[in-house]
Amino acid sequence: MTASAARVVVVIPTYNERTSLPVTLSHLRQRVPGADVLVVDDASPDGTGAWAGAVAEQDPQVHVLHRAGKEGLGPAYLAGFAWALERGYDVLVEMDADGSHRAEDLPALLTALTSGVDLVIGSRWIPGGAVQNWPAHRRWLSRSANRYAKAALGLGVRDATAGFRAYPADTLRGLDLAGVASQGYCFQIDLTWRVHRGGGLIVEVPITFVEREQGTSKMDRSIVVEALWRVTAWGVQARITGLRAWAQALWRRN
Ligand SMILES: Nc1nc2c(ncn2[C@@H]2O[C@H](COP(=O)(O)OP(=O)(O)OP(=O)(O)O)[C@@H](O)[C@H]2O)c(=O)[nH]1
Ligand SMILES: [Mg+2]
Repeated sequence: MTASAARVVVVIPTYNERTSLPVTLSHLRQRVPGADVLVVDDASPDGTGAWAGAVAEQDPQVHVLHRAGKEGLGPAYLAGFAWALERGYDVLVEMDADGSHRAEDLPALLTALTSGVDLVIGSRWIPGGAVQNWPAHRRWLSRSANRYAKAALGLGVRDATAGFRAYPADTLRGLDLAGVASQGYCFQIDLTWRVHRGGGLIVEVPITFVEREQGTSKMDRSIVVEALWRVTAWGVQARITGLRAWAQALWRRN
């Protein structure tokens, strides 16, 4: 299947993005008109879901999944993936509503999704990648989270926390999505780790990440703490599994 023949859906989770979503959606529809869009809204009090619902009534390529309440990024994406897989999309894209992910970078992600590639990550931390308007402490936090994930999990990926990515549907069908419990941005590391453990091919392409200009970040201390403890637990578990396999092989040899 050629990239142009693939049915692409861009999944955008939203919570209180009434000011950002219209701009993101309009850029997306202009730059990548062939892609459908699914907004996954967790009953945003600011009316984001209602606004997206009105757009969906006018534009058959825009869809909205209205959820009952705020449950975090991970559950919103899982609901969006289930919706898209049921409808037979070939490629599922993750994208933030807040303007941090630029629609003009999406064609490069889709082009990199050639046959045999299991995940394309839009990366801030490879040559050509960039971050605009982030204060020093946010750069430090992102770099540190990625260094830690690499050290704990042995991921050969520079930006495992990145939320602008493209999956072939088959990659997601092959993962145990029901077993994903991550709620915050740790969800991104979780899925990267699952693709990596399954022997999947992960490709990074450079993107420019732009700090949001509207609305407020949903990032908080609990999201950082969740990422820290989950990544640590996965790393310890992987080492125990490795040691066990090594001991069994030694036992068999003797
Ligand atoms: N449906 C849903 N969307 C969410 C939830 N939390 C965050 N989002 C959306 O997920 C995307 C990323 O959230 P941000 O607030 O930008 O969080 P972030 O990108 O990790 O943090 P910043 O770097 O500070 O922007 C945005 O489109 C949010 O509206 C949630 O609980 N439910
Ligand atoms: Mg953001």
